[in-house]
Amino acid sequence: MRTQVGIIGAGPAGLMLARLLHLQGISSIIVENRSRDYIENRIRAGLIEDWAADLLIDVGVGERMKAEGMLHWGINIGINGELHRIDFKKLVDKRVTIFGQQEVVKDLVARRLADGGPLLFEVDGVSVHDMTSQRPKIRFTHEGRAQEIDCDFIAGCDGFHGICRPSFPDGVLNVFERDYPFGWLGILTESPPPDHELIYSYTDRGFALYTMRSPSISRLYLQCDHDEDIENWSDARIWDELHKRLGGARKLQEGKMLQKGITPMRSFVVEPMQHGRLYLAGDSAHIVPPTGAKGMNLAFADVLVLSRALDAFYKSKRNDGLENYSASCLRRVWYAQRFSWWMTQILHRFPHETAFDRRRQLSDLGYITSSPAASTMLAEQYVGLPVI
Ligand code: FAS
Ligand code: PHB
Repeated sequence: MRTQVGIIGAGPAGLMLARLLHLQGISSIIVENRSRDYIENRIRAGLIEDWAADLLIDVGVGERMKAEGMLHWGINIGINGELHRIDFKKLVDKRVTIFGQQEVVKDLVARRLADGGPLLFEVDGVSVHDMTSQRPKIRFTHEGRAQEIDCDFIAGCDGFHGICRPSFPDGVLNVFERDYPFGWLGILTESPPPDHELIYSYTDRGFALYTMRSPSISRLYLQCDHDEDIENWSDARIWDELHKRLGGARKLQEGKMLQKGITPMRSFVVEPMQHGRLYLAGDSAHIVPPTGAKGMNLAFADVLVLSRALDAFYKSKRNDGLENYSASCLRRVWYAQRFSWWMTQILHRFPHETAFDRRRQLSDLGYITSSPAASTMLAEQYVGLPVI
C-alpha cells in the first residue's frame, strides 16, 4: 500500500491526526492492533481542555460532545473537608468539557470511516523500517496476510506501550521520568457525583477525585499503593473510603459499580520526539500523572503541531515545521509535565513525608485557594494553554 502519512495507533492522537490531514487533503492509513469494539469501550480520560473542545468542533467531530458533554466553569479543591472553588469564568473566562475519551474515540472513528480513509483494526506484528530514508515503511500482518505501507512520513501514535518509541536507534533518545509511590484506584458507577463540578480532595487519609461522565454516572478515584491489588478492594471498602475522603464536604450516593481498575502514576518524556521521518505523538512520547487531566489534551496538541508542519511541507515545500516539531511540542509538554507534577505533589500523601511536608502542602493549598494570582495560575493551566 502507498500513502503520504502512515499512522500507527487509533487512539486520540492517531485518529485526530488522520482527521486533520484529511481536511488538508493529505492521505493517511491508520493501523491499530486492537478491535474497534475494544478501543471504543476503553475507559480512560474524561476532561477536555477549552481549546481542545473548540478543535473537536472545528474538525467536525464535536456535535455529540456539545450535546452530551458537561461544560464546567470551575473545580473544587477540598482541604480536609472544606471546599474551595476555583472559578474559571471569573479568572480566565474559559471552560473545560467533561466527555469520556471513549466517546471522543467513537466519534473520531465514525468520522474516519465516513471520510473513507483506511483504518485497519486488529493488525499484528507492526514494525517500522527505513525511517531515515525518504520512503519509510510500516510492515504488519492483517487478516493473516503480510502487508507493507510505503509512506512519506510515519506518525507513532501507539501509546506508552507501542513499538514506535522502542524503534528509535540506541543513543538517540533522552528519557526523563519519575515514578510516584502511589496509584489511582478508579471506579465508574451508576450514581450521581457529590457535586456538579469536580472535587480534588486532600485529606489525611490520602487523595480522592470525584468526577463524572453525566449527572448520573460518576468517575471516582482513590489514591492507593502503587502496587495495590484491586482484589484487596471490595465495593464496600471503596465506598467507605470515598465517603471518608470527602471529609463531610458533600454527601456521596452509592450505586452500581460499572468498572474498576488501578492506574499507575508516572511522569515520562522522551526527547527528541522525532527521528528521520518517524514522529512520536501523544503517550508514545510522554505520560503525565492524570491529576492535571492533561494526557488526552497533550495528544491533541502534538498532532495539531504535526499536521500544520506536514501541511507546510506538502503545500509550500517548507521543512521548518517538521524540523522544529519536537521543540514546538516539548515546550507545551514540559508545561503540562510541571503542572501535573505540581498538582500531584500538592494533593497526595507521600510515604516518607514529614510533618513539615504536610504543613507545606496545606500552606500551598491555602495560598492557591485564596490568592487571585495563584488561582489564576492554576486556572489558566488547568483549562489549557493555547497551542501556538
Ligand atoms: P493511546 O494509548 O490512547 O492510543 C494508542 C493506540 O495505539 C491504542 O489504541 C493502542 O491499542 C494502539 N497500539 C499500541 N501498540 C500498537 C501497535 N504495536 N500497533 C498498532 N497499534 C498499537 N488522561 C487524562 O487526561 N485523564 C485520565 O483520567 C486518564 N486516565 C487514564 C487511565 C488509563 C488506564 C490510561 C492507560 C491512561 C489514562 N489517561 C488519562 C491518559 C490517556 O487518556 C492518554 O493520555 C491518551 O489515551 C493518549 O492518547 P494516545 O497518545 O492516542 O495513546
Ligand atoms: C476524569 O474525568 O476521568 C478525570 C478528570 C480530571 C482528572 C483526571 C481524570 O484530573
